[in-house]
Amino acid sequence: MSGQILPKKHHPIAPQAAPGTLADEILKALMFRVGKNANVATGHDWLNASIKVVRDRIVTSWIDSTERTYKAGGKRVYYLSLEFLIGRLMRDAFSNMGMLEEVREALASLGVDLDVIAELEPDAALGNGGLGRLAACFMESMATVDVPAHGYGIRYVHGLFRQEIHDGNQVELPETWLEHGNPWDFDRRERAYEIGFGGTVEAQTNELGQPSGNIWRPQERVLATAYDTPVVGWRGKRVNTLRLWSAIPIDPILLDAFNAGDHIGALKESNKAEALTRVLYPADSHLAGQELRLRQEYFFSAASLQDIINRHLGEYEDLTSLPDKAAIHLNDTHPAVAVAELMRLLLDSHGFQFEAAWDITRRTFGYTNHTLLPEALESWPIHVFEQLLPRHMQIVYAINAELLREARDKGLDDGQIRNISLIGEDGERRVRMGNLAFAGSHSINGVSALHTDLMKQTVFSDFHQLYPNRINNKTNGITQRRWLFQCNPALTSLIRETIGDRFMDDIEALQELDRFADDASFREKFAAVKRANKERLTRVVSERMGLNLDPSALFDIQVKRIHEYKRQLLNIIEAVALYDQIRSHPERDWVPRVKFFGGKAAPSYFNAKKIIKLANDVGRVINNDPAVRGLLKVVFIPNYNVSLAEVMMPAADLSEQISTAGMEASGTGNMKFALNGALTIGTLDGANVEMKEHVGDDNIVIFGLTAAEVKDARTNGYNPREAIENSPELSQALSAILSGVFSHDEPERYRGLIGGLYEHDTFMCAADFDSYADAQRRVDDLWRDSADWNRRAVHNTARMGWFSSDRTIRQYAGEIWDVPA
Ligand code: 26V
Repeated sequence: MSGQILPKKHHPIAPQAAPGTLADEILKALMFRVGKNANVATGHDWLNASIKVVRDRIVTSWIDSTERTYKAGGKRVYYLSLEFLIGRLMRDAFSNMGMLEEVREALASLGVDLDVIAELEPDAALGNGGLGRLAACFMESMATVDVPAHGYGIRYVHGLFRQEIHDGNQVELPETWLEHGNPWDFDRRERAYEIGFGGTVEAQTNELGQPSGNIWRPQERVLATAYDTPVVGWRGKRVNTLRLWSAIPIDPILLDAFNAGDHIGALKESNKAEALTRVLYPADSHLAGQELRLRQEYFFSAASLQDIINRHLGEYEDLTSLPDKAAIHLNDTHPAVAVAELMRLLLDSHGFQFEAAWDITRRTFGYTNHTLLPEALESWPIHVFEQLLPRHMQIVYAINAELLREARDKGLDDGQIRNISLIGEDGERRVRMGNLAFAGSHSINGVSALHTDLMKQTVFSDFHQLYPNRINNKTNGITQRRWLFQCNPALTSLIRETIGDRFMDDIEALQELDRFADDASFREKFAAVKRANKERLTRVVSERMGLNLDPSALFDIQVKRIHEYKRQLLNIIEAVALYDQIRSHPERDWVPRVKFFGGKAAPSYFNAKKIIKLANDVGRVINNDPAVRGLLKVVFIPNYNVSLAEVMMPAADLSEQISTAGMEASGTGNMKFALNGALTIGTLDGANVEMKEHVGDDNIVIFGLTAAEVKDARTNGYNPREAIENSPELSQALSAILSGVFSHDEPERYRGLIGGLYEHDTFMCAADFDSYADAQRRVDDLWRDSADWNRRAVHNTARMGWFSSDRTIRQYAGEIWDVPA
């Protein structure tokens, strides 16, 4: 990062500040809260002190927000999510408090550069990808649009692994975001709840000997303790709470063992409890039935419900009014066990009858589905579920009996009954968490119009017939505070100079920029901002990878988790085909391009790791081939995370959103790129469909099969070999990879990955290849007319306001949660 260095350790005179100024406050915080003076303070100390000063003001607004909700007796939203991919918080919080520039100046007067210390803040990666980042954007938008909300999740000691690339291969290293402590959170030791696992269920009888409920006697117990992070909305009007649970033992030391001299054995409980919240599962599809994951799901769901009920009973007589005062939202099925847990609490601890409990439960929960991939639909083997949660197993059976009875009454046939059952009977019997979440919620939503339609037609078609009004759509959004104002300050300033500040409070006003697309002098300024952002990315690549790039080339970026359905492979194969063309036709007028890739593969996902290796292999060969004359570069940037996204989104000319149609539920990276003025090359998948409607057909490049065509091709026996043979370019590219052009050291390396395409091509790479390559040449043509390209880029920025998460949250508030916003 550019800018001034921190004060030298042996600064001759400690910096001074006039009493009462912000600089003085920072010095005091350094002294009394960090315990250092300016002479010896490290970058982290300055960061810590600055955060503490702003945090004090946040707390004032936080307490005020909490009291306001309490006095109004308003309904609260509880967003349950195993992932909150929040990234760095400093800029976000300072800027929403309207203090960013003030703090920058105060620090500068003390000889400290805010941009330098900002880089020291860890990137909190408590999530895998889209689902976790969406939860973070939602938290910020809920505070902004004044929805009283609590996010509930887990305070993982280790977030998503850090990725290094060694010899082209992904290497996973532990992530240690808490290394220097966390200056943002408040340790709430007093907020501790007992969470049980295993054990037995005792049937109770009353004095007449009649059955009177069941009592669960867990075999193991741990404590859940809360850590609270304040979440500041825009202009600091509301501050909500992100409450993350940490597991600690009830008896930290086993005294018998300790007294017997077994000091290590005495810590057994402690180690076991702490293992529960130690690490985030790094897979975003498929789970080999790990019990620890189910423990995490139950642990945080149960702690959150106790907390919610505790708060409710502090204000109201009983739980009958829970649905009027609390909207509990399930972010995917990960917290779905909360449905059974709330039922258990209502039945076993609060004396409700089944029917009343079920009514309260369903009116309280809402559920968002984030994927249709069959392997990502969670289910647990009955024996695992029953052993860990015996009482919940009984409750699941009871709910199922009720559900299936209702379905039969409404005339569903046996096949349909099998589909909606909470218990899957094909092979090993399993508890289906999606069905549990659906049955237990009054609203089930998809995350884009297409995804919601497909949900109705596929996974939940029988549920949809049974409950036709429950499925609804809420197209995803992103927070413009982080994904425009903070990550692209130059563009934000340009927009303010051009249309004024109204868009900063009402993002739809960004549309006013649309007419400037035809203004040549505005377009030039817009292009200059893009250029500067590309230079910034170029510096990062040069610092991190020692690779020099030309910022005047077309920057083509695909960053996201590595997944076969997202088709990074299609992009790499196209790069190989282009490479071949450039070599065969050196006389043609090739558009200089840099293809960037970034993203993490789940550690156990073999093909995804191979794709990373291939991107690196292809990059090494192409980037070093003098015949290419620098016209094409392929770059895999290691360790893609939120902070890197903040540098990449503003620097893109072209955004790659090329999933097999019907498979990407929404995408949100697509929105971040377009808001920052990139054109999209994409399939008609997820939210791309709606982006096309908003930015206009001329300002997006669409290619490939539609979801319906993909389905038809699959049912009518698609033959990939034929598709490959019919495309000389594709055949050539695949042969090159297969023959070891990019893997001299191991010519057979891609036999499985590429050879497999001829046989199955599950993700339709061959079917879409020609259409994709044509679309890329259309992109080249558009790029050659830079005025025209910039016009389209401006239209993208101007028309993306609708994709704000403020809009999304207002829709959730009005149509699902029934809270004002
Ligand atoms: C699923 C699983 C399955 C078990 C193993 C652990 C695990 C972890 C995460 C997930 C969730 C995968 C679903 C997901 O991330 N969906 C993404 O959600 C985004 C926000 O709605 C959306 O934009 C993306 O299109 C969608 O892929």
